[in-house]
Amino acid sequence: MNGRDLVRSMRMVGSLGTAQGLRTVRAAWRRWRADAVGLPPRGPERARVPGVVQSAEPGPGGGVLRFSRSVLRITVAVNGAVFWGWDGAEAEPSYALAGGCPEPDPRAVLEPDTDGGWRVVAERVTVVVSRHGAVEVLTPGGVTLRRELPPRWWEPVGGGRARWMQRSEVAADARFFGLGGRASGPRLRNGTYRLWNTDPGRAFGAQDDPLYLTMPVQMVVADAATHLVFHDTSWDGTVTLREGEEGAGSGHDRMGMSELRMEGGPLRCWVMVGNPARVLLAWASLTGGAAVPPAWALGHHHARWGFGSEQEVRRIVSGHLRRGLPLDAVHLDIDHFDDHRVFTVDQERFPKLPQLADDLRRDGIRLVSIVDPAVKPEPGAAVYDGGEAVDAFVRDAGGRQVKGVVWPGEAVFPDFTHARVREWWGALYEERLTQGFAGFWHDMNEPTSFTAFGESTLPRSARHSLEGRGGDHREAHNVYALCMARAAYEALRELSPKERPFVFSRSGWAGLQRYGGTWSGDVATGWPGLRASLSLVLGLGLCGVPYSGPDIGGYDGSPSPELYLRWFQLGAYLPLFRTHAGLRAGRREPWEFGPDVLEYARVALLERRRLLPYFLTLAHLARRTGAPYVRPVWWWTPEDRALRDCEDAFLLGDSLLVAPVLDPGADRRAVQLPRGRWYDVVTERVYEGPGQVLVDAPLSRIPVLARAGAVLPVRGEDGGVELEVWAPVRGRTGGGLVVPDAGDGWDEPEIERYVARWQGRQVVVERESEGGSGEPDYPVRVRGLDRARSQ
Ligand code: MIG
Repeated sequence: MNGRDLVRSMRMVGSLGTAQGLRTVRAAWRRWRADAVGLPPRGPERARVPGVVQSAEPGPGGGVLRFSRSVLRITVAVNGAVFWGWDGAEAEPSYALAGGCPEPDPRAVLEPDTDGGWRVVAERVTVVVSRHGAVEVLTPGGVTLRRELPPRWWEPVGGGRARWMQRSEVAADARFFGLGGRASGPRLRNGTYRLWNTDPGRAFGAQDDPLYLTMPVQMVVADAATHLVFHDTSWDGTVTLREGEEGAGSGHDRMGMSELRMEGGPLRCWVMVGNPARVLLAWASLTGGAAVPPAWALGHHHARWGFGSEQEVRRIVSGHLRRGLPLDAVHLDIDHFDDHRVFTVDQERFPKLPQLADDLRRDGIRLVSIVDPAVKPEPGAAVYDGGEAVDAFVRDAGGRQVKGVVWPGEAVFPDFTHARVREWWGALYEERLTQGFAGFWHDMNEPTSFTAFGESTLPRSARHSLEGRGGDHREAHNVYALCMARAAYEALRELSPKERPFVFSRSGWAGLQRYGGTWSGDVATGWPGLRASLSLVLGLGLCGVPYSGPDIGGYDGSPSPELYLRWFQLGAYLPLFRTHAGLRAGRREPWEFGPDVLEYARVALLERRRLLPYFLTLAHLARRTGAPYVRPVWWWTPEDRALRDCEDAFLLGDSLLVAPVLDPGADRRAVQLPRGRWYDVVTERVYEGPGQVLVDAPLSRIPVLARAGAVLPVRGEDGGVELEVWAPVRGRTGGGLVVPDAGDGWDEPEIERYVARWQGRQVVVERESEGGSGEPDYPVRVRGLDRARSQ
């Protein structure tokens, strides 16, 4: 907020003339006052561009180019990723990088280019820098994927932090994805997207932007190649995208355009080039493999704000068990806290929480606790006093604790950007473990504060440690939740060393996957919300955060039975499979929607349980390869333009294609197929791709297709693993990967590889290993045989 914004909101009142306009101004005023003290006005600014290149110094993996008004550092790393930083920016420190900056690739060399420019040639990418500082990323074959024009800075005349702008061109056929969780995607259409984690303050729809989890990560998919670009800066910013257009016939192509504007921070970025799988592998090697959730967290979770008591939790649980509805976790929301205070329990309504947890665990059900960052500032209360003792809470420029308003009322906020604070906070999870909780659900960590400062977060002038470098909320805001997740994850590893932690967080940033997953937040109940919830999962996966899922049925209101069911059926194929809703929303248990919905929800639940070994395999593969469980249909064929524009279906791993029903009244739907043969997993009917086919989608199920040749692990009738094999096309082979369940600890099971092939009129499956191939240790069930034999 600055004077200009204030004037703008004054004008808004003029034009609106409403009470809402007045509230906007009042809120704007409060926030402006808070920040006016801490953030001196910028005064006159001067624009700057790099100027002309003066000299070059080759170094490991690239080198340094000196321009008349800036310095550019370029390094190609051993994982094939390219780093460059303007004004000499280095890759570290960074909140995104997992293990620091990877080693430079010694084979990449800086050499003179034509016209006084320079280039770095590496195995998988070439980077050309023009004399004026345009940076072009090309495939090894010389096709331009991205051209970043010389950046522009605006800095106060007297010196100080620069704002900057970076405009880039991409191919005319390119499509943009990513930027964290976006409701209107997964394909990001023309418009401006803000990089500022935001609680919209109400259930959101497809048009709401930004949401809780943003990040400056773009995946750009074009005919020539896919690339991922990450501008490693946590400051507030915007990205304006405009898709290109191909000139039909005699017309000229118009390039796609991306313009990034940042309020501060280093101008530095990473680019990875290849196919989607390669690009995300490099991204995971940079920002860390995704935490593998314990197996139970890949099952069915049920939550609600307002269970209100132990009896109600027991009632809901037995309601599931009695009806044969698999349930693996129950989440307790803020209503189980004592007066909404984090790390406390309402002893009247939850008098024997550890007992409840034990009883549930006997039925294989875990308890998950919500954790909010805001702490009620009450001297004498253990959590507050403990925080005070380590000076944990965010202060303003004058040294006073910054106070906001959250669920417990007035509240202060831990500064998770300080190692000491993370350690103190992490230790608090011991209380939760003693209560019997097995997993953690981080909420309100954008961070959100309701009313105190106009915009629903901390004032921008609030001070943060930023690992000792010092800075304010403008820089710390977007990494606040990331650092909170780190605090929880690292502490849980110590507190409960034999179990993999389960943490998922509403907000986050690049690298969140190292600590856990996320969920789609308060998605509005309605068909557009259903679609938005898929967009979020797909987009986040392409940014490296593979574990997420929606509030099934939507967060507010009451879905129709049909909408609830379709959401449930989609959720059953997403990594986080959770029914949840807000305090005033209607019920979300499957039996609340009539006998048909109950029956079909049971089918979805049992199928999810059957697929558990497959989900566990996908979780391990996500960690090791960066490939999300839920992938766009163009994953293996990004050059297929029809697939690139398909947003209503997804691949679940390599074997399955899921085509959820996203519209009311549908009993069949069109599915855009990647190439190859596909079987409907229920009818075993065969469809041939590529191309569009019409598939049955009765209320009882959503279409799920298996790729011919797929080998996937499923849970057999006896509870053991068996291999489900879908007959390859005649004369072809198939295969699949299996990561066996090695418990919820840290054992690293070996990836098993299976090959399926025809032998006469039979399909046989063999395990491939270094010593050769052999019989699988699991029972094998071949499906689609009759169909395949008759083709
Ligand atoms: O301001 O804890 O997104 O899942 O049920 C609302 C109560 C706070 C927002 C979360 C939602 C949760 C709710 N929380």
